[in-house]
Amino acid sequence: MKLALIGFPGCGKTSLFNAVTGSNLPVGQFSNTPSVQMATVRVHDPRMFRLREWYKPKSFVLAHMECEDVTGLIDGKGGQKQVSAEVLGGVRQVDAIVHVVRAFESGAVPHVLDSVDPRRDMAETVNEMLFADLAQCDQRIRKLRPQVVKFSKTQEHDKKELALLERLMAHLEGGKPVSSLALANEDEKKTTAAFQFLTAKPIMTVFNAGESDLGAGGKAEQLEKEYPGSIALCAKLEMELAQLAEDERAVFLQDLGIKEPAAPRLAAMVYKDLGLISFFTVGEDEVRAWTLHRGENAQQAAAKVHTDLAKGFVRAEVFPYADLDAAGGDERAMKAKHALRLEGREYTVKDGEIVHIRANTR
Ligand SMILES: Nc1nc2c(ncn2[C@@H]2O[C@H](COP(=O)(O)OP(=O)(O)OP(=O)(O)O)[C@@H](O)[C@H]2O)c(=O)[nH]1
Ligand SMILES: [Mg+2]
Repeated sequence: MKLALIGFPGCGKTSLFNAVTGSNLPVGQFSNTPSVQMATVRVHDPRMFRLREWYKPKSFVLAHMECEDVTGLIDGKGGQKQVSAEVLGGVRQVDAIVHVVRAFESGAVPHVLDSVDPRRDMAETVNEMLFADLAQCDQRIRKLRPQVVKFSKTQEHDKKELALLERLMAHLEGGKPVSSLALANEDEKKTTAAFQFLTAKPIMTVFNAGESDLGAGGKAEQLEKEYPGSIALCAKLEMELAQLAEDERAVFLQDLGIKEPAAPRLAAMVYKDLGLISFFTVGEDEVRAWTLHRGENAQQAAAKVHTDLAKGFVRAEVFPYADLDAAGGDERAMKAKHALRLEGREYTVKDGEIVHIRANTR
């Protein structure tokens, strides 16, 4: 699971990146040289910390997402906008895009378009991405057109690809993202997926609001209401918060009226948008959280843990976290109360289930 933070220069991407990954990259650089930094966002699921108390494992591993801090997607130098191919190449590999949108007012931080206007910036960024996809589509069409008229082994395939891309081109020119193009079959899906188009990816929004925009009824709350599914926070404060020791953090949070820090909010947004769930494996050796897509089955869950477990899959022992919690974390007491559930490979794993895979691994 890989995310990219994109957005206008100076919108607060690196501040947010530092906040959610605990990194310490310099902010306020306004660097127009393309670069991509990567770090990990740990998913601080409160259930995991209870499991750690109960099992006291030797090893404790939270679920995580890779996060990229991307500079220069939109380069406002000299009023011209340029999309850096190098940077876009990196963004094409990610599973989802997080668009950081500036909402904070600050005389000290200039905006490349001279004013703070979240709605305009959102539209501009989507346009940049549409434009990048269009250029990629166009380039391939130009290559295919002369190719399909000559006989070759791939002629039929090329013709189909060209027809698909021409349809896609018209779609993009109409200002619509790749994700909304109706694809006729698996073949078309595969062909489109291979291009890793930007507008085919899930795009989520984080509004970066100012320090004074956070309270009840403030700009942050208004933006979240206006754009359901988005989150609004103050990246500058969140970054400072992330750099404090844990005990100081709680006091600071309360003082600022922040209910939940940026990392868990970002993780919750991504899990919801992408339809992800967590399942847990527990024991004295290790307590670990794993990420699945909602609807994936026990064998797919086994594959996350180890390919051998998926291959030799026999049964999955499954119980919900809630049952264990109700028994105060005492697995034996819980098992005395509930019949042991053994599920087959097709069983759909639910969020918060504790799964023990029985497999033949010889
Ligand atoms: N007042 C205020 N300043 C902020 C906020 N968030 C970021 N800044 C400031 O804005 C400047 C740019 O922040 P960065 O996090 O470096 O922004 P960026 O998007 O990474 O910028 P580039 O990588 O240069 O595109 C820094 O000086 C930050 O301190 C905020 O919420 N309020
Ligand atoms: Mg930056």
